[in-house]
Amino acid sequence: NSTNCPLDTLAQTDTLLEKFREEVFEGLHSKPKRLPSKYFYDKAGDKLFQQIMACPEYYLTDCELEIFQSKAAELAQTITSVNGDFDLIELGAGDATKSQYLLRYLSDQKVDFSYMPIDISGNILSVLEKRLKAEIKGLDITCLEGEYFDRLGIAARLSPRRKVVMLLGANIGNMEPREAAVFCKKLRTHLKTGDLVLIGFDLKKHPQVIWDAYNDRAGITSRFNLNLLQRINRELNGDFDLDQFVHYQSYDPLTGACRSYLVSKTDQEVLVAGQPIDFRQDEIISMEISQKYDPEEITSMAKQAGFMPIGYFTDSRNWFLDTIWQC
Ligand code: AVJ
Repeated sequence: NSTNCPLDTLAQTDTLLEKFREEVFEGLHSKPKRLPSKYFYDKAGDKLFQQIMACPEYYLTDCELEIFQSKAAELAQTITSVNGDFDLIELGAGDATKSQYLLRYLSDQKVDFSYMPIDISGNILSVLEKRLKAEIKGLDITCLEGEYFDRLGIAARLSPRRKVVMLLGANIGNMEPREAAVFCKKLRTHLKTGDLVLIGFDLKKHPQVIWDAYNDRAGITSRFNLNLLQRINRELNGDFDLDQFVHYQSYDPLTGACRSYLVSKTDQEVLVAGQPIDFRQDEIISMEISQKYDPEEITSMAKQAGFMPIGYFTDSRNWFLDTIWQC
């Protein structure tokens, strides 16, 4: 069947833009200033993130790719250990770099499932759909553009089958640990007994390795951050001068918080949608958290949210963990 994006209408585009505007102003009027990292992923941001994934310093993708390449059979076995056809829903699917290995394996094994990628970037979803349809014969795919829980509700209305919800790529790391715990609890309320989740976490490791991954020598992470200012300029009629901000990264091995900031080089006034925003020299905008976890912290988060961990899958360096939880 063909493209299935029933809500990808002009009206939705309007609401998404309005929400973007509200969240940008809320962040820029906060103290300290912040911007939501989920908005990194416009067309240019998608491209930059793909370049980040190809950076020698950015180990996360390689690790999770290794897990999906070398352990697809084990992952599939755990997923099909619960009976019945299922919908494989991927939150923040991106270009499905990792999940495609699982999709291909399940497809080769003639397992009956449909794939429902959810992403905030409609751009990446159309790329994804085209590629997967060409590469995996007979794959039943329904793309859902928007935010996780909105689209998850729609996915549930589209089909009554059991759900396997994937959240890969350490996307959960973009939440503060407390938000992540709330997120897991909320996710649990959207699911039924027997449903599964498969979540990828980046693990704590040598602090230098982590810091380097977000300070690539080619400067792509810096451009990735600055691109959000550009997006604000374009979509919200802003006048950020990208040369007047510089990227700064921190990693705290005590808490596992890896954070990126943009720092204002000077005192300056920026206009966004006609509204002036003042920056002092050296004032920061908090851009993104990429939280790192211990396996113990992950297990306790699962249990507190009402899940039972039934599988742990790591790469050969033990840098990354994909874990399967049952409701
Ligand atoms: C896609 C959220 C997992 O936090 O590691 C990469 C995004 N930011 N480099 C991450 C990102 C800077 C990435 N995630």
